[in-house]
Amino acid sequence: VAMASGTALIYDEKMATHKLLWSDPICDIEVPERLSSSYEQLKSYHLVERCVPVPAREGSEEEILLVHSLEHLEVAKSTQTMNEEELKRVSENYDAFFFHPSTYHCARLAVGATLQLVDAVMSGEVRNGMALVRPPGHHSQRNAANGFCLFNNVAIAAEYAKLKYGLQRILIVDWDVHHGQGIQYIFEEDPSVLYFSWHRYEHQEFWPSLKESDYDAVGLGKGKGFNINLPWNKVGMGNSDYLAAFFHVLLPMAFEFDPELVIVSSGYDSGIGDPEGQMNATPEVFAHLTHFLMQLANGKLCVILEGGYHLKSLGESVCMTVKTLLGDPVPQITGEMAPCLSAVESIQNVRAAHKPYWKWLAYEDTSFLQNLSTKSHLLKKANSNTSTEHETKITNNNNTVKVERFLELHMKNILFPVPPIKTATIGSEGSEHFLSEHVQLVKEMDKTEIKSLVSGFYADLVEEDKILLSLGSMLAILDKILKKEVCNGIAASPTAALSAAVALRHSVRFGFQRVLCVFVGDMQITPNTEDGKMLIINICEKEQPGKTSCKHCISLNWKEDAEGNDFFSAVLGFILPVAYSYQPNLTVIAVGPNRSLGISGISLLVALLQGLAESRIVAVIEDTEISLLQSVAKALGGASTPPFGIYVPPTQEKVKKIKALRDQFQQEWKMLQCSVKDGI
Ligand code: Q9C
Ligand code: ZN
Repeated sequence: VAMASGTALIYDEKMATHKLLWSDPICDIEVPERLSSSYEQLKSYHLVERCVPVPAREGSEEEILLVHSLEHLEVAKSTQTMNEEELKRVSENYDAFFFHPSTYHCARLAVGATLQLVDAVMSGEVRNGMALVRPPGHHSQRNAANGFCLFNNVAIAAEYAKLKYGLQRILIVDWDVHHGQGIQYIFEEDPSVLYFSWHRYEHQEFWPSLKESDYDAVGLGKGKGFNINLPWNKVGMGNSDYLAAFFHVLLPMAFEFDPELVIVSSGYDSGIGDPEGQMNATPEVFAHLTHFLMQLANGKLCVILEGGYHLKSLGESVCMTVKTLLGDPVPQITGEMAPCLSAVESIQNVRAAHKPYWKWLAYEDTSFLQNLSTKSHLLKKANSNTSTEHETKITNNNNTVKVERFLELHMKNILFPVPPIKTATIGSEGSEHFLSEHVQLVKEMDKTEIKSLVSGFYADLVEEDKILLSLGSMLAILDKILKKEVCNGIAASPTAALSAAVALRHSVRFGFQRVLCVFVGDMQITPNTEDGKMLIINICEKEQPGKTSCKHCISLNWKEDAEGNDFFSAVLGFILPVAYSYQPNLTVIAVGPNRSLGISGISLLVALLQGLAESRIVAVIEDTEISLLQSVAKALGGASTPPFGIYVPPTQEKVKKIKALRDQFQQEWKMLQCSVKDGI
């Protein structure tokens, strides 16, 4: 079966006719321009023309009734013919909602647009997509409009997908800055829908100020464990806090859950400049979040607009999302990579609350949390003097114009030309299986060139022809990546360790300040990493005698289980946090002899490490491993990670190992922090 390709974009300007007709300082941020200016922004980056246009349609009454009461539908329907005074009166029955004569029609289009996207993705017409809709949906409830939302677009989509496609596991990720309490209520008792939401909470002071938005609301009855709330108790959360939440909370749960479809309640009020959210995350963080979610459900990802009230920030973030859905390289994340104390505390709390329900958390040490009812308001007092938070970040910049200027400059540094060719390879045995329009064949580097290159740092090598020639394909490919002619590349090599060492040295000489190397298997040569310009993580089966890990040369002893799928915990709990803390300019992935990981584990690594170094990766694989070469080439080309089969949790011993490594390195690599007890 051919892999689904293409990204759907759904937009209908009719949804911009819903607007506030009277003055209301609470609702006046939800403006039609949110939709039109996001679409204009997409056009200006030439993203619209790269997407598959899918028309919106009206959701049917039957579809709306999947989630809402008949009464709610009838009230909404009745507003179509009302005058302004009547509209205002009905609107006052709800917390933060306004009706316009076109609201009902727009809300039905918003539902229908969402379902059209689900159909396009589920039928395989496209791989993924985004729907730009208004009014948004995640606050609306069975019998009530709420928080600018009339019908719960995403909740209806999940019910629809269950019914029409017989899905048994759907993941909803709500990265809007508000709690989608509507979605929580609808699926609270439903184990087939895993709902994750982070939200500004401030110990219940922030709207909607519900007790049930806290981390201890884990679901009810059969749905226990399938509702994940991550409350932010401070404003100013930024890129590193969001990434830490993904590494240490959402992603491990999502991989264990193994969804068949992922739907994003995609509010961008969690982005910088938003007057509601007061957070600091910059647009490129949404590229990373999107990239992670693309690794689930075989890539079936539907992104549905919710909030987002700073027009420029919203537009840039929407563009980052769509660019990533299209498979473009992921831009480098900016800012200091360290989650703040308050974020780590929230992460720790939600992990502890979910420990009974998730295998990967089973052996986590949460004994220090004597009593989970030690609730937020108590912690708040304890932490009221912690004032070192966010001081390096742009804090409380609620000056819209200032943020606009910042974003303009910022995005100039972020958006980079996309190489038309993604992957470079040498035309060798097996490569015919992954040749496509995204692949460029490269000629091996010749002996004289190689000689002059390596003589600068490995002079003794120059004497040995055979060794020298074994570097030819790697160097030719690396050269293309360094010159930015391609984004990544794959080289077969009879001497993976040597090739990796030369790749590292050469890139540093080329001028790269930080090169990450993840080496799987026995690494016979270890370059000197003292200057900090290289970071090596060696995944190998046995402890190397006499070899101790240090900040820039870490040995991770890991042998994948027989089923070959307990590697997530190491990737998410250790490798990615270290890699994101380091912020490399290039990643080298090498597989040498005696690899202790299976093909799926290595492919996962390749897929996830593409979030780093603007997706620049050179993969070096021992030349005997044709099927591995093919899988890695696929992952580099952007194919989603192959399914992993039945989830096998890591053994207690392995959990302890990861924990010990986290303890050892979290002062140096701060994205490892996920508990306040350990050494902060
Ligand atoms: N004092 C979305 O982002 N604020 N909705 C109400 C009442 C309402 C946000 C404040 C914010 C609704 C989709
Ligand atoms: Zn919101």
